[in-house]
Amino acid sequence: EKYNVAILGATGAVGTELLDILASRDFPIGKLRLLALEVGTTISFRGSDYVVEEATPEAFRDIQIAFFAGGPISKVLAPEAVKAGAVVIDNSSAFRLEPDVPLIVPEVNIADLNNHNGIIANPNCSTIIMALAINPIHQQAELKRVIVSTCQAVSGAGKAALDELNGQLRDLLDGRQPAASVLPVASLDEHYPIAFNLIPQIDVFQDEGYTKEEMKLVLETRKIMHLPSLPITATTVRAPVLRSHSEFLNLETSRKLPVEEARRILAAAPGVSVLDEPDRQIYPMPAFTAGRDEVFVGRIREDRTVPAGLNIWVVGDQIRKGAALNAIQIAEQLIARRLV
Ligand code: 11C
Repeated sequence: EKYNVAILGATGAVGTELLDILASRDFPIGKLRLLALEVGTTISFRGSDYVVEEATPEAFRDIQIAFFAGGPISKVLAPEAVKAGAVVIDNSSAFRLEPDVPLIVPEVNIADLNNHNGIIANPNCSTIIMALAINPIHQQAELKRVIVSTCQAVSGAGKAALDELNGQLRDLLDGRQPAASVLPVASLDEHYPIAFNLIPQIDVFQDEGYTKEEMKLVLETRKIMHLPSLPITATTVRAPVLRSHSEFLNLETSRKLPVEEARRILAAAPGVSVLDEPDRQIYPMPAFTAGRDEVFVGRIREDRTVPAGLNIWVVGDQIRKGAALNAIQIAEQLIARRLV
C-alpha cells in the first residue's frame, strides 16, 4: 500500500533532510507534493523532478501524510490539512503542548500515537536528543532531577544561520569584520557573530530569564516522559558547530547507578550508541556525528556530590534524529499501526 505525501517547507534544512531520508528508507510514497515559499523551484527525488508548489489548504486535498517543516505557518495550515483528510506530523512548536496532540519520540512514548486527532507533534531537536538518553536511565533508576546544558549547532536555526557562520569565517580569514544578521534570533534587534564565539541565547527570552529553547527542554520532556513535575533546569548555548547538538546532562536518580551499569543500560537502549572509552580518548563529538541516525553518549561518570548522580555527554544530529528522522519514524508507526 502506498501513501500520498506532502512536505511543507521542502526547501529548508529539515525539508531537505526529510527528502533524503524518505529516499533512503523504503517509504511507500504514492504521490509526492512539495510545498514551500520558493514556488517553481525544481527538486529531484528518486530520479524524478518535482516542482515546488504554494502551500494552500487545497494542496492537502488528496494527501494522507503531511510533514510540516515550515515553522509558524503550521498554526494556520495544519488544521486545514487535517480538514482536507491528511494526518499532519508537525515539526513546529505550535501544537506540542496541546493536551490532545501527541508529542512523540518513538523510542520513548510511541503508545501516545494511538490517541491522535490528526496532528502529531515532533518535539524540539534538543528535547529529542535528551529524551533518548534519559528515558532508559529513568526506566532503571527513577530520575529525581535533570540539569541540562547545551552547545547547539548553527543549523538548528536554519539554513540562513549556517550560511552566516560560513560567511563570517571567510570574512575573518580575509581580515574583514564578520557580518551578523541572523543569530541569536533573526527577528530581534541585536545580532552577534557566532564565528569563534558562543551565544548564550537560543530563541526569545520568556519568564524569569529563561529562553524559549530552555523551556522547551523542560516542558516537552515532561510531557513525552509523562512526568509532569520532573525537576529539569536548562541552559542553552549556540556554538560555532555546523551540525549536531551536544548536551551535558547531570542526572540525580533514586538509586545509585554504577558507571558500568549506566553504560550497559544506554548501550541496550534503542536509538542510542555508547562511545565511552576514556582510556582510548573515545567520546562523542559533533564533527563526527552528522548524518548518523543514533544519538551518541559518552563521558559517563558518577557525580559523587549527591547520593546517586551521573554526568553524561550526549551528541546527536539535530536535523536528522532531532527532526526529520524522528518525523519519518512517527509516520512509519502511523502506517504500521493503521492510524492513517
Ligand atoms: C535550535 N532547537 O537549535 C532549535 C531549533 O522548536 O523545533 C528547533 C526549533 C523547534 O535553534
